[in-house]
Amino acid sequence: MTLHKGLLYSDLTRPSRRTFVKGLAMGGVVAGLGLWRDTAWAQGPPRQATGMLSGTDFDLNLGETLVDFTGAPRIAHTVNGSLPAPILRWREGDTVTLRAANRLRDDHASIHWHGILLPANMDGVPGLSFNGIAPGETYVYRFDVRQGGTYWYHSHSAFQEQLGLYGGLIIDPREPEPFRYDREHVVLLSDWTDEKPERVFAKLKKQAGYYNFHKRTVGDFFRDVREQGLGNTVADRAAWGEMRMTPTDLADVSGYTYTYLMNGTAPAGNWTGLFRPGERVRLRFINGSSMTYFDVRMPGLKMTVVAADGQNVHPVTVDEFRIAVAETFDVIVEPSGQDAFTIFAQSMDRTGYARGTLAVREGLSPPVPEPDPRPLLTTADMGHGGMGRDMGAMAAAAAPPAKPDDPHADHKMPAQKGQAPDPHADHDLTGMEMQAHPASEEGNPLVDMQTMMPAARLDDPGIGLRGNGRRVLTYADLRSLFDDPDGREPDRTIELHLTGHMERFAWSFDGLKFSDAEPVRLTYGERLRIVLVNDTMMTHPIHLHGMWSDLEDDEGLFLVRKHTVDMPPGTKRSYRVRADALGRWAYHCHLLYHMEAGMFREVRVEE
Ligand SMILES: [Cu+2]
Repeated sequence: MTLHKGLLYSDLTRPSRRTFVKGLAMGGVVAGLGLWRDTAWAQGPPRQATGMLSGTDFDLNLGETLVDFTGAPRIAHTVNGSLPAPILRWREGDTVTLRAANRLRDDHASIHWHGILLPANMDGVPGLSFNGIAPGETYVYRFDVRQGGTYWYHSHSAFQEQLGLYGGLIIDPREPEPFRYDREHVVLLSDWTDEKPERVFAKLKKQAGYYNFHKRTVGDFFRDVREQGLGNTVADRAAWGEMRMTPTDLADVSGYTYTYLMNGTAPAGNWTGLFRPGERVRLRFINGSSMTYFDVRMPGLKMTVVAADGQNVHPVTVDEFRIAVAETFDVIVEPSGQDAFTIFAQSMDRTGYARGTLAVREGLSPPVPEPDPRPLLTTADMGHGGMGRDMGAMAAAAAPPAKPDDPHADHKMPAQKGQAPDPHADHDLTGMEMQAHPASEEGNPLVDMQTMMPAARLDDPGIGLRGNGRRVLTYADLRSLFDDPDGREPDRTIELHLTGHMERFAWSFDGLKFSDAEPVRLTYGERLRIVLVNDTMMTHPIHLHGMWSDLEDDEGLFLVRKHTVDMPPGTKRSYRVRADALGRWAYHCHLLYHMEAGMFREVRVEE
């Protein structure tokens, strides 16, 4: 059988709706791909699979496309047959019209414009903004573009985002930009699985650690004993057992199932962006993953961060940054002295990476670093005190010496739910305030842990990045170029806790799943403060639709304007919100399976 583009599968199934994305088959394992190989190689080295559409009028066709990232063809959900979706380029001040035609067979669909200020009925969240787009129907989005910068768009329906429905969004600002560059590339990072996302979710529900094989072993135990002593080791392990988690559980879904993509290209495909020596190159990093945080660096190059979540910041030069799911960072690099530089984006849990190259011509492949050692989450990362100390040493430092048979051993971990912390247990708590928790968390079978001494930790590079010898970006480095755009002190504070139960893969705010919770009600025009407390051991990127999240510093002063605020385990962070957009808005964790499990609230802005 000869394979022509789109022929094999489209003939077998639905002729008009499926096409084969060219050149993607070079990702992952090519063995066993005989049928495809000639076609794939004949296309030449893969390029950015997406085109760019610019202007004010857009036709977006949501359909199915055959893709191949691992040697096994799969059906993706795409926009105009492209994964990622085409980059859209708007201009601040224009009115844009986007006709989203749903050509999926039987799924309702939607497109949400992430981080964009717009009327609620244009926000694209089924059930809140509108009814979704039924198969065969077209929804016309039309709104004024009131901002500039780097953003993205994605489906807000079921698991379509995991299936490929996401793309970059660039808005050219009306005012000249406060930095100079000669050339730019979008670098969209994402995660792809050959498994059906429903199946991934079902597995997580059944066994939360399914994709996490890095359980500690007996050998590790004896090494810990050597390094920490028996008492500390046993106490630390008892604490982990109580918290129903192992020290390597950093991500729910790992490289075991994921292929990490850069602009829709697997690592073997080596997506390449070009530069000429002497140029200043702007890279617009977008994390369009469903579940994956990336740590990004370009060996041999400094990166100057000039914008975060589309909003300009005081330039800060770093070697590396962590990008949470849904965040964007604009950086400027000045490549010189060599012909090619690797863009290396390892997943936070170190189970894989996305990778590409910035080069003077196609076909160059500079060395790719080994992923860093897999970091160990320690009990101290939960907010058990000792913040600011070296977290790598925290397990030993925080855990009390205890005999294995000491019946009180497990009482010494203050985060254990329903137990009063013993102030004399292990370390000096003077000056640290115990965190109070909402009543809805008490006796709640969907809440298995609580943090007792959370802190903002804005200057913490994060798990796996501390003390690595590189200058790593932190939230404390991000300062908007402008003052607090509202200027008013918040009139009131809403505190919400990020909660969960690891084993049940239950995720919520204040222990209440979306389906059981009342909307958060805001009064139109008010300025309020939202305080988030992360009671779980996972990091959650929290996204408020329709309004900005103006992150505060340790003193409660405006720091940086964002649309997605990362909340590592054991942190307590606050931001200001101006409720200047009427209607019903989504407010949720941007980890797709956490959102689906219930970490989602409606925010209702009313007169
Ligand atoms: Cu989450």
